[in-house]
Amino acid sequence: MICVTIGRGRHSSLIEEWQAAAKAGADLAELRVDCLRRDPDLKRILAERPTPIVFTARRGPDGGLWRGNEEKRLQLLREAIALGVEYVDLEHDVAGKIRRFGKTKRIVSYHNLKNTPADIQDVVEECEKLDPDIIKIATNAPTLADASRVLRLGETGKFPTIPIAMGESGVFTRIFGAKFGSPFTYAGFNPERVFAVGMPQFGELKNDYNYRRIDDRTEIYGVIGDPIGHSLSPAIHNAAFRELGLNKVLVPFQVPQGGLESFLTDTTWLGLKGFSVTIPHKEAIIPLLQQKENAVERTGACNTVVVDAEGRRCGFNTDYRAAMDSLEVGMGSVEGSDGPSPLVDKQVLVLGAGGVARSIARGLSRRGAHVTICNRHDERSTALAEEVGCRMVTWSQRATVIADVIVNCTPVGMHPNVDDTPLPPSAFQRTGIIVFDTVYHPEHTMLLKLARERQAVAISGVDMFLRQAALQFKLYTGQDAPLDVMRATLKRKLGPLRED
Ligand code: SKM
Repeated sequence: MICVTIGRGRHSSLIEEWQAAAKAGADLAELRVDCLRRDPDLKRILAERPTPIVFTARRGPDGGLWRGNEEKRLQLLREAIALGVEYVDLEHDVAGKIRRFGKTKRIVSYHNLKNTPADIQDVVEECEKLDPDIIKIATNAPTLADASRVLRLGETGKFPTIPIAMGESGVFTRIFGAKFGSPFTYAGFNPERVFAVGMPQFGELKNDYNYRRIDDRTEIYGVIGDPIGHSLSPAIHNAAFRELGLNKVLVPFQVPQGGLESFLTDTTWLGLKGFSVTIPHKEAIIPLLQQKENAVERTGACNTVVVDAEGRRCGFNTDYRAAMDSLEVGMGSVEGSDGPSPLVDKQVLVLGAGGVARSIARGLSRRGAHVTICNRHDERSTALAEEVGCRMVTWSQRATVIADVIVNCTPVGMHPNVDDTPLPPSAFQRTGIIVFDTVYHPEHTMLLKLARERQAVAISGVDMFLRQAALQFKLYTGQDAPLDVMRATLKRKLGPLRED
Protein backbone atom coordinates (compact mmCIF):
# COMPACT_ATOMS: atom_id res chain seq x y z
CA MET A 1 0.00 0.00 0.00
CA ILE A 2 1.07 3.56 -0.60
CA CYS A 3 0.32 6.03 2.17
CA VAL A 4 0.37 9.68 1.12
CA THR A 5 1.47 12.15 3.73
CA ILE A 6 -0.73 15.22 3.90
CA GLY A 7 0.06 18.23 6.06
CA ARG A 8 -1.65 21.56 5.52
CA GLY A 9 -2.14 24.69 7.59
CA ARG A 10 -5.93 24.82 7.12
CA HIS A 11 -8.55 22.17 7.71
CA SER A 12 -10.22 22.85 4.38
CA SER A 13 -6.94 22.42 2.44
CA LEU A 14 -6.13 19.23 4.33
CA ILE A 15 -9.51 17.72 3.46
CA GLU A 16 -9.31 18.89 -0.16
CA GLU A 17 -5.83 17.40 -0.67
CA TRP A 18 -6.88 14.17 1.01
CA GLN A 19 -9.81 13.86 -1.39
CA ALA A 20 -7.55 14.53 -4.36
CA ALA A 21 -5.11 11.85 -3.15
CA ALA A 22 -7.95 9.36 -2.77
CA LYS A 23 -9.14 10.17 -6.27
CA ALA A 24 -5.62 9.61 -7.58
CA GLY A 25 -5.70 6.13 -6.01
CA ALA A 26 -3.88 6.49 -2.67
CA ASP A 27 -4.54 3.51 -0.39
CA LEU A 28 -4.01 5.37 2.85
CA ALA A 29 -3.44 8.95 4.00
CA GLU A 30 -1.21 10.01 6.85
CA LEU A 31 -2.86 13.12 8.22
CA ARG A 32 -0.18 15.26 9.80
CA VAL A 33 -2.40 17.30 12.10
CA ASP A 34 0.67 19.00 13.57
CA CYS A 35 0.76 21.14 10.40
CA LEU A 36 -2.65 22.68 11.15
CA ARG A 37 -2.44 26.26 12.32
CA ARG A 38 -5.55 25.96 14.54
CA ASP A 39 -6.38 23.25 17.07
CA PRO A 40 -7.30 20.13 15.10
CA ASP A 41 -11.06 19.68 14.83
CA LEU A 42 -11.18 15.90 14.78
CA LYS A 43 -14.91 15.60 14.22
CA ARG A 44 -14.65 17.77 11.12
CA ILE A 45 -11.58 15.97 9.80
CA LEU A 46 -12.93 12.51 10.40
CA ALA A 47 -16.50 13.16 9.27
CA GLU A 48 -16.03 11.82 5.76
CA ARG A 49 -13.01 9.71 5.11
CA PRO A 50 -12.08 9.15 1.49
CA THR A 51 -9.38 6.65 2.57
CA PRO A 52 -8.26 4.94 5.78
CA ILE A 53 -6.04 7.13 7.94
CA VAL A 54 -2.73 7.15 9.72
CA PHE A 55 -3.23 9.77 12.41
CA THR A 56 -0.03 11.64 13.27
CA ALA A 57 0.76 14.67 15.44
CA ARG A 58 4.50 14.98 14.99
CA ARG A 59 6.63 16.94 17.51
CA GLY A 60 9.34 19.40 16.46
CA PRO A 61 12.37 17.27 17.42
CA ASP A 62 10.94 14.40 15.34
CA GLY A 63 10.58 16.61 12.28
CA GLY A 64 7.03 17.85 12.91
CA LEU A 65 5.37 21.18 13.62
CA TRP A 66 3.41 20.41 16.78
CA ARG A 67 3.44 23.59 18.85
CA GLY A 68 0.92 22.75 21.60
CA ASN A 69 1.78 21.13 24.90
CA GLU A 70 2.55 17.45 25.15
CA GLU A 71 -0.40 16.49 27.36
CA LYS A 72 -2.73 18.03 24.80
CA ARG A 73 -1.05 16.08 22.00
CA LEU A 74 -1.40 12.77 23.84
CA GLN A 75 -5.04 13.58 24.50
CA LEU A 76 -5.55 14.20 20.79
CA LEU A 77 -3.99 10.84 19.91
CA ARG A 78 -6.30 9.12 22.42
CA GLU A 79 -9.30 10.94 20.97
CA ALA A 80 -8.37 9.86 17.44
CA ILE A 81 -8.21 6.25 18.64
CA ALA A 82 -11.58 6.62 20.32
CA LEU A 83 -13.00 7.94 17.05
CA GLY A 84 -11.75 4.80 15.33
CA VAL A 85 -8.91 5.95 13.05
CA GLU A 86 -7.40 2.96 11.28
CA TYR A 87 -3.81 3.63 12.38
CA VAL A 88 -2.22 5.92 14.93
CA ASP A 89 1.45 6.88 15.00
CA LEU A 90 2.84 6.67 18.54
CA GLU A 91 6.45 7.67 19.14
CA HIS A 92 8.25 4.98 21.11
CA ASP A 93 8.73 7.22 24.14
CA VAL A 94 4.97 7.84 24.48
CA ALA A 95 3.50 4.58 23.15
CA GLY A 96 3.52 3.15 26.69
CA LYS A 97 1.25 5.99 27.84
CA ILE A 98 -1.46 5.32 25.28
CA ARG A 99 -3.58 2.21 25.53
CA ARG A 100 -4.80 0.01 22.73
CA PHE A 101 -8.49 0.52 22.03
CA GLY A 102 -10.92 -0.74 19.42
CA LYS A 103 -9.62 -1.64 15.99
CA THR A 104 -7.04 1.14 15.68
CA LYS A 105 -3.64 -0.29 14.75
CA ARG A 106 -0.64 1.04 16.64
CA ILE A 107 2.39 2.18 14.68
CA VAL A 108 5.17 2.48 17.24
CA SER A 109 7.67 4.83 15.68
CA TYR A 110 11.22 5.97 16.23
CA HIS A 111 12.61 9.10 14.56
CA ASN A 112 16.16 10.30 14.52
CA LEU A 113 16.88 13.30 12.31
CA LYS A 114 20.61 13.25 13.06
CA ASN A 115 21.82 9.74 12.33
CA THR A 116 21.19 6.00 12.41
CA PRO A 117 22.50 4.87 15.80
CA ALA A 118 24.77 1.84 15.93
CA ASP A 119 22.33 0.20 18.35
CA ILE A 120 19.27 0.65 16.14
CA GLN A 121 18.44 -3.03 16.67
CA ASP A 122 18.03 -2.30 20.42
CA VAL A 123 15.60 0.49 19.54
CA VAL A 124 13.53 -2.00 17.55
CA GLU A 125 13.54 -4.37 20.53
CA GLU A 126 12.29 -1.53 22.75
CA CYS A 127 9.51 -0.83 20.25
CA GLU A 128 8.57 -4.52 20.23
CA LYS A 129 7.71 -4.26 23.95
CA LEU A 130 5.24 -1.41 23.36
CA ASP A 131 2.32 -3.41 21.94
CA PRO A 132 2.87 -2.48 18.30
CA ASP A 133 1.01 -3.72 15.25
CA ILE A 134 3.64 -2.09 13.11
CA ILE A 135 7.08 -0.67 13.90
CA LYS A 136 8.32 2.32 11.97
CA ILE A 137 11.98 3.29 12.04
CA ALA A 138 12.83 6.59 10.37
CA THR A 139 16.42 7.70 10.76
CA ASN A 140 18.72 9.99 8.90
CA ALA A 141 21.15 7.89 6.87
CA PRO A 142 24.10 9.88 5.57
CA THR A 143 25.65 6.75 4.05
CA LEU A 144 24.42 3.82 2.07
CA ALA A 145 25.71 1.53 4.82
CA ASP A 146 23.35 3.24 7.29
CA ALA A 147 20.46 2.99 4.85
CA SER A 148 21.16 -0.68 4.27
CA ARG A 149 21.13 -1.34 8.05
CA VAL A 150 17.74 0.36 8.31
CA LEU A 151 16.26 -1.66 5.46
CA ARG A 152 17.55 -4.87 6.98
CA LEU A 153 15.45 -4.24 10.10
CA GLY A 154 12.50 -5.02 7.87
CA GLU A 155 13.99 -8.43 7.13
CA THR A 156 14.83 -9.37 10.70
CA GLY A 157 12.04 -7.72 12.74
CA LYS A 158 9.38 -9.70 14.66
CA PHE A 159 6.64 -7.24 13.68
CA PRO A 160 5.85 -5.79 10.27
CA THR A 161 8.36 -2.98 9.99
CA ILE A 162 8.42 0.17 7.90
CA PRO A 163 12.11 0.97 7.39
CA ILE A 164 12.83 4.52 6.29
CA ALA A 165 16.32 5.84 5.78
CA MET A 166 15.95 9.59 5.29
CA GLY A 167 18.20 11.38 2.81
CA GLU A 168 19.22 10.75 -0.79
CA SER A 169 21.17 7.63 0.23
CA GLY A 170 18.02 6.00 1.52
CA VAL A 171 15.57 6.30 -1.37
CA PHE A 172 15.82 2.57 -2.04
CA THR A 173 14.63 1.73 1.50
CA ARG A 174 11.29 3.39 0.75
CA ILE A 175 10.80 1.11 -2.24
CA PHE A 176 12.33 -2.22 -1.24
CA GLY A 177 10.65 -2.25 2.19
CA ALA A 178 7.76 -3.98 0.40
CA LYS A 179 10.03 -6.91 -0.47
CA PHE A 180 10.72 -7.45 3.24
CA GLY A 181 7.16 -7.21 4.50
CA SER A 182 6.72 -3.47 5.07
CA PRO A 183 2.92 -3.03 5.20
CA PHE A 184 3.13 0.31 3.39
CA THR A 185 5.45 3.11 2.41
CA TYR A 186 5.01 6.86 2.68
CA ALA A 187 4.81 9.18 -0.31
CA GLY A 188 4.44 12.89 -0.91
CA PHE A 189 1.38 14.05 -2.79
CA ASN A 190 1.81 17.78 -3.08
CA PRO A 191 5.23 18.42 -4.70
CA GLU A 192 5.39 21.81 -2.99
CA ARG A 193 5.46 20.21 0.44
CA VAL A 194 8.52 18.16 1.29
CA PHE A 195 8.16 16.18 4.49
CA ALA A 196 11.45 14.31 4.40
CA VAL A 197 14.47 14.23 2.11
CA GLY A 198 14.23 11.23 -0.19
CA MET A 199 10.47 10.73 0.16
CA PRO A 200 9.17 9.91 -3.34
CA GLN A 201 5.99 11.36 -4.74
CA PHE A 202 2.90 9.15 -4.96
CA GLY A 203 2.91 9.14 -8.78
CA GLU A 204 6.57 8.13 -8.87
CA LEU A 205 6.06 5.16 -6.55
CA LYS A 206 2.97 4.04 -8.39
CA ASN A 207 4.13 4.54 -11.96
CA ASP A 208 7.92 4.69 -11.98
CA TYR A 209 8.49 1.91 -9.47
CA ASN A 210 5.36 -0.25 -9.89
CA TYR A 211 5.40 -0.18 -6.08
CA ARG A 212 2.24 -2.18 -5.58
CA ARG A 213 3.67 -5.12 -7.50
CA ILE A 214 6.75 -5.47 -5.29
CA ASP A 215 6.74 -8.60 -3.17
CA ASP A 216 9.21 -11.03 -1.65
CA ARG A 217 9.99 -12.52 -5.07
CA THR A 218 10.76 -9.24 -6.81
CA GLU A 219 14.24 -9.17 -8.33
CA ILE A 220 16.27 -6.07 -7.60
CA TYR A 221 18.34 -3.98 -10.01
CA GLY A 222 19.97 -0.62 -9.49
CA VAL A 223 21.48 2.42 -11.12
CA ILE A 224 24.49 3.79 -9.27
CA GLY A 225 26.05 7.23 -9.52
CA ASP A 226 26.46 10.58 -7.85
CA PRO A 227 24.38 12.61 -8.42
CA ILE A 228 21.63 10.08 -9.15
CA GLY A 229 18.34 11.83 -8.40
CA HIS A 230 18.08 13.03 -12.02
CA SER A 231 18.41 9.54 -13.51
CA LEU A 232 15.51 8.36 -15.64
CA SER A 233 16.82 4.80 -15.78
CA PRO A 234 14.35 3.65 -13.08
CA ALA A 235 11.37 5.12 -14.94
CA ILE A 236 12.18 3.55 -18.29
CA HIS A 237 13.41 0.16 -17.09
CA ASN A 238 10.49 -0.24 -14.68
CA ALA A 239 8.03 0.70 -17.42
CA ALA A 240 9.59 -1.98 -19.61
CA PHE A 241 9.50 -4.58 -16.79
CA ARG A 242 5.82 -3.79 -16.30
CA GLU A 243 5.07 -4.01 -19.99
CA LEU A 244 6.54 -7.52 -20.17
CA GLY A 245 5.02 -8.61 -16.85
CA LEU A 246 8.42 -9.16 -15.20
CA ASN A 247 8.64 -9.11 -11.41
CA LYS A 248 11.70 -6.85 -11.30
CA VAL A 249 12.38 -3.33 -10.10
CA LEU A 250 15.30 -0.96 -10.67
CA VAL A 251 16.06 1.78 -8.15
CA PRO A 252 18.67 4.52 -7.72
CA PHE A 253 21.58 4.12 -5.32
CA GLN A 254 23.54 7.24 -4.54
CA VAL A 255 27.14 6.03 -4.46
CA PRO A 256 29.72 8.77 -3.94
CA GLN A 257 33.11 8.78 -5.65
CA GLY A 258 35.32 6.27 -3.85
CA GLY A 259 32.27 4.47 -2.46
CA LEU A 260 32.01 1.56 -4.90
CA GLU A 261 33.55 -1.10 -2.69
CA SER A 262 31.32 -0.29 0.26
CA PHE A 263 28.30 -0.17 -2.05
CA LEU A 264 29.07 -3.72 -3.15
CA THR A 265 29.61 -4.91 0.41
CA ASP A 266 26.62 -3.10 1.89
CA THR A 267 24.20 -4.39 -0.71
CA THR A 268 25.42 -8.00 -1.00
CA TRP A 269 22.55 -9.20 1.19
CA LEU A 270 20.04 -7.60 -1.19
CA GLY A 271 21.08 -9.95 -3.97
CA LEU A 272 21.12 -7.35 -6.77
CA LYS A 273 20.79 -9.02 -10.18
CA GLY A 274 22.45 -6.17 -12.00
CA PHE A 275 23.01 -2.45 -12.08
CA SER A 276 23.53 0.41 -14.49
CA VAL A 277 26.59 2.54 -13.82
CA THR A 278 26.79 6.25 -14.39
CA ILE A 279 29.10 9.18 -13.56
CA PRO A 280 31.53 8.98 -11.77
CA HIS A 281 31.95 5.18 -11.62
CA LYS A 282 32.23 3.92 -15.19
CA GLU A 283 35.97 3.40 -14.98
CA ALA A 284 36.41 2.70 -11.27
CA ILE A 285 34.00 -0.26 -11.44
CA ILE A 286 36.27 -2.20 -13.81
CA PRO A 287 38.75 -3.62 -11.25
CA LEU A 288 35.73 -4.85 -9.28
CA LEU A 289 34.39 -6.98 -12.13
CA GLN A 290 35.00 -10.70 -12.41
CA GLN A 291 34.27 -10.78 -16.15
CA LYS A 292 34.14 -8.15 -18.88
CA GLU A 293 33.07 -8.06 -22.48
CA ASN A 294 35.49 -6.84 -25.14
CA ALA A 295 33.93 -3.40 -25.37
CA VAL A 296 34.78 -2.84 -21.70
CA GLU A 297 38.39 -3.91 -22.25
CA ARG A 298 38.65 -1.79 -25.36
CA THR A 299 37.06 1.37 -24.03
CA GLY A 300 38.12 1.14 -20.39
CA ALA A 301 34.56 2.00 -19.36
CA CYS A 302 31.60 -0.01 -18.12
CA ASN A 303 28.00 1.15 -17.70
CA THR A 304 26.26 -2.18 -17.13
CA VAL A 305 26.91 -4.91 -14.58
CA VAL A 306 25.06 -8.20 -14.63
CA VAL A 307 25.40 -10.45 -11.59
CA ASP A 308 25.32 -14.09 -12.66
CA ALA A 309 23.95 -17.08 -10.75
CA GLU A 310 27.34 -17.60 -9.05
CA GLY A 311 27.39 -13.98 -7.86
CA ARG A 312 30.06 -12.92 -10.38
CA ARG A 313 29.90 -9.38 -11.67
CA CYS A 314 30.07 -9.26 -15.47
CA GLY A 315 30.69 -5.86 -17.05
CA PHE A 316 29.34 -4.53 -20.36
CA ASN A 317 29.51 -1.23 -22.18
CA THR A 318 26.22 -0.41 -23.89
CA ASP A 319 27.07 3.32 -24.14
CA TYR A 320 29.62 2.61 -26.79
CA ARG A 321 27.33 1.08 -29.38
CA ALA A 322 24.48 3.40 -28.45
CA ALA A 323 26.60 6.53 -28.91
CA MET A 324 28.03 5.44 -32.24
CA ASP A 325 24.60 4.44 -33.58
CA SER A 326 23.01 7.68 -32.40
CA LEU A 327 25.72 9.81 -33.91
CA GLU A 328 25.83 7.97 -37.23
CA VAL A 329 22.05 7.85 -37.62
CA GLY A 330 21.92 11.54 -36.61
CA MET A 331 24.44 12.22 -39.38
CA GLY A 332 22.27 10.50 -41.96
CA SER A 333 23.35 6.83 -41.90
CA VAL A 334 20.61 4.30 -42.40
CA GLU A 335 19.96 2.31 -39.21
CA GLY A 336 21.86 -1.00 -39.26
CA SER A 337 23.57 -0.33 -42.61
CA ASP A 338 27.06 -1.69 -43.31
CA GLY A 339 28.11 1.26 -45.49
CA PRO A 340 31.04 3.54 -44.70
CA SER A 341 30.64 5.61 -41.56
CA PRO A 342 29.84 9.31 -42.03
CA LEU A 343 32.51 9.87 -39.37
CA VAL A 344 35.40 8.89 -41.64
CA ASP A 345 37.92 11.77 -41.81
CA LYS A 346 35.74 14.11 -39.75
CA GLN A 347 37.37 16.46 -37.24
CA VAL A 348 35.68 15.70 -33.92
CA LEU A 349 36.05 17.63 -30.68
CA VAL A 350 35.24 15.50 -27.63
CA LEU A 351 34.54 17.42 -24.43
CA GLY A 352 35.30 15.44 -21.28
CA ALA A 353 37.68 12.65 -20.35
CA GLY A 354 35.57 10.33 -18.19
CA GLY A 355 33.99 6.98 -18.98
CA VAL A 356 31.64 8.15 -21.73
CA ALA A 357 34.35 10.27 -23.38
CA ARG A 358 36.68 7.28 -23.36
CA SER A 359 34.09 5.02 -25.02
CA ILE A 360 33.16 7.59 -27.63
CA ALA A 361 36.72 8.70 -28.42
CA ARG A 362 37.69 5.05 -29.00
CA GLY A 363 34.67 4.46 -31.21
CA LEU A 364 35.30 7.60 -33.24
CA SER A 365 38.91 6.74 -33.74
CA ARG A 366 38.04 3.20 -34.90
CA ARG A 367 35.71 4.75 -37.47
CA GLY A 368 38.46 6.90 -38.94
CA ALA A 369 37.57 10.25 -37.34
CA HIS A 370 40.29 12.69 -36.21
CA VAL A 371 39.64 13.22 -32.55
CA THR A 372 40.66 16.12 -30.29
CA ILE A 373 40.04 15.72 -26.57
CA CYS A 374 39.48 18.58 -24.21
CA ASN A 375 38.73 18.40 -20.51
CA ARG A 376 38.66 20.80 -17.59
CA HIS A 377 41.56 18.87 -16.01
CA ASP A 378 44.44 18.62 -18.47
CA GLU A 379 46.04 15.54 -16.89
CA ARG A 380 42.98 13.46 -17.70
CA SER A 381 42.72 14.67 -21.29
CA THR A 382 46.43 14.13 -21.84
CA ALA A 383 46.18 10.57 -20.53
CA LEU A 384 43.09 9.80 -22.63
CA ALA A 385 44.59 11.39 -25.76
CA GLU A 386 47.70 9.23 -25.36
CA GLU A 387 45.60 6.13 -24.87
CA VAL A 388 43.42 6.78 -27.92
CA GLY A 389 46.31 8.17 -29.99
CA CYS A 390 44.71 11.55 -30.70
CA ARG A 391 45.19 15.27 -30.06
CA MET A 392 44.26 17.22 -26.96
CA VAL A 393 43.75 20.91 -26.31
CA THR A 394 43.42 22.75 -23.03
CA TRP A 395 40.01 23.74 -21.73
CA SER A 396 40.67 27.41 -22.45
CA GLN A 397 41.34 26.58 -26.11
CA ARG A 398 38.15 24.61 -26.63
CA ALA A 399 36.24 27.33 -28.47
CA THR A 400 39.02 27.76 -31.03
CA VAL A 401 39.05 24.17 -32.35
CA ILE A 402 37.76 23.89 -35.94
CA ALA A 403 35.57 20.82 -35.80
CA ASP A 404 32.97 19.15 -38.02
CA VAL A 405 31.46 17.37 -35.06
CA ILE A 406 31.37 18.31 -31.37
CA VAL A 407 30.47 15.73 -28.74
CA ASN A 408 29.78 16.76 -25.16
CA CYS A 409 30.63 13.96 -22.73
CA THR A 410 30.73 16.16 -19.62
CA PRO A 411 27.73 16.49 -17.30
CA VAL A 412 27.70 20.27 -17.85
CA GLY A 413 24.12 21.40 -18.57
CA MET A 414 22.55 18.41 -16.87
CA HIS A 415 19.47 18.87 -14.68
CA PRO A 416 19.31 20.89 -12.44
CA ASN A 417 22.07 23.09 -13.90
CA VAL A 418 20.18 23.57 -17.13
CA ASP A 419 21.57 27.03 -17.91
CA ASP A 420 25.18 25.82 -18.04
CA THR A 421 26.95 25.02 -21.29
CA PRO A 422 30.36 23.44 -21.84
CA LEU A 423 30.97 25.66 -24.90
CA PRO A 424 30.47 29.43 -25.25
CA PRO A 425 28.45 30.78 -28.22
CA SER A 426 31.70 31.88 -29.88
CA ALA A 427 32.58 28.21 -30.47
CA PHE A 428 30.00 27.90 -33.25
CA GLN A 429 31.66 29.97 -35.93
CA ARG A 430 30.95 27.64 -38.84
CA THR A 431 27.50 26.64 -39.96
CA GLY A 432 26.47 23.06 -40.65
CA ILE A 433 28.47 21.42 -37.88
CA ILE A 434 27.05 18.51 -35.89
CA VAL A 435 26.65 18.89 -32.12
CA PHE A 436 25.91 15.77 -30.09
CA ASP A 437 25.17 16.19 -26.39
CA THR A 438 25.25 12.96 -24.38
CA VAL A 439 23.26 14.69 -21.60
CA TYR A 440 19.63 13.52 -21.88
CA HIS A 441 18.04 15.35 -18.99
CA PRO A 442 16.95 17.90 -20.15
CA GLU A 443 16.44 16.84 -23.74
CA HIS A 444 17.13 20.34 -25.06
CA THR A 445 20.27 21.38 -23.25
CA MET A 446 21.68 24.89 -23.43
CA LEU A 447 24.46 23.56 -25.67
CA LEU A 448 21.92 22.21 -28.17
CA LYS A 449 19.95 25.46 -28.08
CA LEU A 450 23.08 27.43 -28.90
CA ALA A 451 23.92 24.95 -31.64
CA ARG A 452 20.48 25.24 -33.26
CA GLU A 453 20.57 29.02 -33.10
CA ARG A 454 23.76 28.82 -35.15
CA GLN A 455 22.37 26.44 -37.77
CA ALA A 456 24.19 23.39 -36.44
CA VAL A 457 22.63 19.92 -36.54
CA ALA A 458 21.74 19.13 -32.92
CA ILE A 459 21.63 15.50 -31.73
CA SER A 460 20.21 15.08 -28.24
CA GLY A 461 21.32 12.48 -25.70
CA VAL A 462 17.79 11.06 -25.53
CA ASP A 463 18.32 8.71 -28.44
CA MET A 464 21.63 7.42 -27.05
CA PHE A 465 20.11 7.02 -23.59
CA LEU A 466 17.29 4.91 -24.99
CA ARG A 467 19.62 2.78 -27.08
CA GLN A 468 22.00 2.06 -24.19
CA ALA A 469 19.04 1.25 -21.92
CA ALA A 470 17.49 -1.11 -24.48
CA LEU A 471 20.78 -3.02 -24.74
CA GLN A 472 20.98 -3.14 -20.95
CA PHE A 473 17.42 -4.42 -20.72
CA LYS A 474 18.31 -7.33 -22.98
CA LEU A 475 21.28 -8.13 -20.74
CA TYR A 476 19.15 -7.91 -17.59
CA THR A 477 16.21 -9.95 -18.84
CA GLY A 478 17.27 -11.87 -21.94
CA GLN A 479 14.30 -10.28 -23.73
CA ASP A 480 14.07 -7.55 -26.34
CA ALA A 481 13.26 -4.20 -24.80
CA PRO A 482 9.82 -2.73 -25.54
CA LEU A 483 11.42 0.34 -27.07
CA ASP A 484 8.18 2.21 -27.74
CA VAL A 485 7.18 1.96 -24.09
CA MET A 486 10.61 3.12 -22.95
CA ARG A 487 10.55 6.02 -25.41
CA ALA A 488 7.04 7.10 -24.42
CA THR A 489 7.97 6.96 -20.73
CA LEU A 490 11.10 9.00 -21.30
CA LYS A 491 9.21 11.61 -23.30
CA ARG A 492 6.57 11.82 -20.57
CA LYS A 493 9.22 12.30 -17.89
CA LEU A 494 11.11 14.89 -19.88
CA GLY A 495 7.86 16.55 -20.93
CA PRO A 496 7.75 19.50 -18.56
CA LEU A 497 11.29 20.46 -19.54
CA ARG A 498 10.74 20.25 -23.27
CA GLU A 499 10.51 23.43 -25.23
CA ASP A 500 9.53 22.35 -28.69
O1 SKM B 1 25.29 4.83 -19.43
C1 SKM B 1 24.11 5.35 -18.87
C2 SKM B 1 23.77 4.56 -17.62
O2 SKM B 1 23.50 3.23 -17.99
C3 SKM B 1 22.52 5.13 -16.94
C4 SKM B 1 22.44 6.60 -16.95
C5 SKM B 1 21.44 7.24 -16.09
O3 SKM B 1 20.66 6.53 -15.47
O4 SKM B 1 21.41 8.48 -16.03
C6 SKM B 1 23.20 7.39 -17.77
C7 SKM B 1 24.28 6.84 -18.60
O5 SKM B 1 25.50 7.08 -17.94
